[in-house]
Amino acid sequence: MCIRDSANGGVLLRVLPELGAEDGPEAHRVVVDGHLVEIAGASEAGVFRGAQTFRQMLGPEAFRRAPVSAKRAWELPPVVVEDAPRFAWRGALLDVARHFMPKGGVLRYLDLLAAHKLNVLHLHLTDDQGWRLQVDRCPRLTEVGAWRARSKLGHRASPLWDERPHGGYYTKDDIREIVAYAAERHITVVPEIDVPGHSQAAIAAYPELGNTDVIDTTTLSVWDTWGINPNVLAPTDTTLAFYENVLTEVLDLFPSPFVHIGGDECPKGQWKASPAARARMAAEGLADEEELQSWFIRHFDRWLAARGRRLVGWDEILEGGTLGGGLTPGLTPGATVSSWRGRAGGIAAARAGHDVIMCPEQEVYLDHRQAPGDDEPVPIGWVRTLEDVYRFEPVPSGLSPAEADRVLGAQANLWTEVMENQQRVDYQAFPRLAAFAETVWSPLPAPAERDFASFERRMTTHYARLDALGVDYRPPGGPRPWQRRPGVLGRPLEGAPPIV
Ligand code: TNX
Repeated sequence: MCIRDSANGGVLLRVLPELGAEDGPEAHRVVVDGHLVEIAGASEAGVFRGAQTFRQMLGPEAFRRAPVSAKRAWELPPVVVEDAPRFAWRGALLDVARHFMPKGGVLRYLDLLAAHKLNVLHLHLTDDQGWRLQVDRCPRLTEVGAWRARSKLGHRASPLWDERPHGGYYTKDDIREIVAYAAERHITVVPEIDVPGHSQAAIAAYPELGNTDVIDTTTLSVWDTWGINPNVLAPTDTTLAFYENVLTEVLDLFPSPFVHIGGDECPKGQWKASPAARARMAAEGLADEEELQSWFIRHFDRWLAARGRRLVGWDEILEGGTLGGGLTPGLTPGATVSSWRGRAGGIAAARAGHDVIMCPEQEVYLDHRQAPGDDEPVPIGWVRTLEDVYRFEPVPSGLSPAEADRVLGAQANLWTEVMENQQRVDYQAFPRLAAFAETVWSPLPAPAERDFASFERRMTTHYARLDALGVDYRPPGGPRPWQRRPGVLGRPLEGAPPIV
């Protein structure tokens, strides 16, 4: 394809599969030569990434949604750029369950990911605090599960409440639009339906999903505070059939080969107390509640595999007894692990022959504070500065080359307990997501040898691009006055465990 203006030259877009022989489908080459520009990619995705490279060359103005000068002459020196990503999975997680992000905000985030050559949007669609996806067979999931009466303001230990009701959900057409918009930008949207923990919104909508022989689940409402919730799904046929119905609709909407089923932070107290759960364990020959959890995960792993999809789960999916012979209890070979509690889960999964996405909370959880001190808005977690993120290395040391190949890539996660709107998400995400994008795209040297000073110099230009894109990033000198949240309790730094 050629976009040509006879007076000013033209831009030639080409798919050249041979460019990807060694470097994969996103490899591209951008050639600027006088009035002619050629953007060649190993695939359409490669051409798209090359176009982003070209946009960077043009300068900040090219990141606005419309030209600001009527007759803009773009001047570029002759140059050839050949590039390809280090990792195939360059992701960001958006938690739209704790705080709903309306559709327009998600589309905008897809633009921001595309500008940073990220290619996976992991949408965390369900949690205790809200269910965000329309499901035709189960209308109460959104009629009831998408709304909560009020929200904890700040960390769960904060005494403050935001007394405004909160909620929202995506209709099926919203999701189709999001998925199509992402596809135009060569971004895969990976849906997450979190089970068997993090499910109180679903139980509030359908009390039969909970452990009805332990608590009166009809009294539960969508959760209004944060933390790990004891109210988990009951391991019953009713629950399995219910979630098969949900996932059937999820598969219709999301073409992603990967479907995330959560699996994290499922307290076992109710299962221990539940005669029904114990009967299930006896019937299935399961030794304890940990094995019951892996039985649950295994069910959906096989269910997804039978439909040609791959399960992704948080690293808890590695736990749960010896049924499969050791660490990984009977997961299908395609099952993939999001390593979030540090690197250990990723290492164990890679050694057991599973693919891995590295997203250790100590390093790339962007809800965590980006500087010490009281100025950061609602600071939680570890201090992870821009430099820390720039020095993030996705492949854990100690893996053999074959094991290291199991690391599909990495993901930065934006959990939104303390990020109630788009500005707050922007503040936590940027500029750190720019550093993350470089660590997953470029073959950087070992963390200690990375040239952060050079990155910071390039950030000067990049801040101008972020301004043009309308991003409410954290300025290098600290938050602007209106970006602070004086009086809203975060989590004191004292007592935070060391980063390992
Ligand atoms: C842990 S990451 C969680 C999330 C929280 C996050 C806050 C994971 C699998 N579970 O539910 O939002 O920490 O940083």
